[in-house]
Amino acid sequence: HPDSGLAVARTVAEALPPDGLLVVGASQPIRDLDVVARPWTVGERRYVVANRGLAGIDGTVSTAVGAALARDSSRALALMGDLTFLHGSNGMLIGPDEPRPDLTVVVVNDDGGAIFSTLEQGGPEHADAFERVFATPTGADLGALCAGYRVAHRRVEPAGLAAALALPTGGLEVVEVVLRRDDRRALDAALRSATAAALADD
Ligand SMILES: Cc1ncc(C[n+]2csc(CCOP(=O)(O)OP(=O)(O)O)c2C)c(N)n1
Ligand SMILES: [Mg+2]
Repeated sequence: HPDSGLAVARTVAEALPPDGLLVVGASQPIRDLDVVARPWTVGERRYVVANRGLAGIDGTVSTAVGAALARDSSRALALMGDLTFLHGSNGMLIGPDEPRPDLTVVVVNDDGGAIFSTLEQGGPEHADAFERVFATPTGADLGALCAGYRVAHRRVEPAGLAAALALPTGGLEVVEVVLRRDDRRALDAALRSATAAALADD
């Protein structure tokens, strides 16, 4: 599924070099990364962090900025959904005399909370209320938002993500990958049945 959050997560994992840092947002990105990240070479060091416990989708941009500043790394990446990014976008506001991280924030923009379509409320019987009550799309213009913060922003297709990540602008930058969301429930179901079939074969 080349145009899915799974593919984006794999591309990000593959772009993380030895001694790299990756901050992963809640919701679908961390689940996708968990499913698709290939094991890295034993002995190489990579540091993958996520907020758990009370932390939800809030503060993830700040977590990534703080981690990138605090930890010596060969490359700092973050991966998060659009609502997570919007919730924490003030974390991009860094005063002129403050240190700025070298950090690439990859935003999976599917305009709303994809995770909810994989849950009970994503079922066809709740379709009439789903978008407004659960998915909460915003239509926000992330490029304009980044421009307001004077943060570099690129918008790429999933197929162009690897090339974009190979050429970081330096400093704080946002790489937005636009995806559809209406296929997420079916994708999740397909993944479950493929997994069940693979396990049954064993
Ligand atoms: C502070 C906070 N508010 C609300 C939630 C509930 N919540 C969990 S996932 C989610 C949607 C996240 O959407 P997005 O970041 O776009 O990720 P996606 O599911 O689309 O991959 C919300 C609102 C939360 N975890 N934390
Ligand atoms: Mg989303």
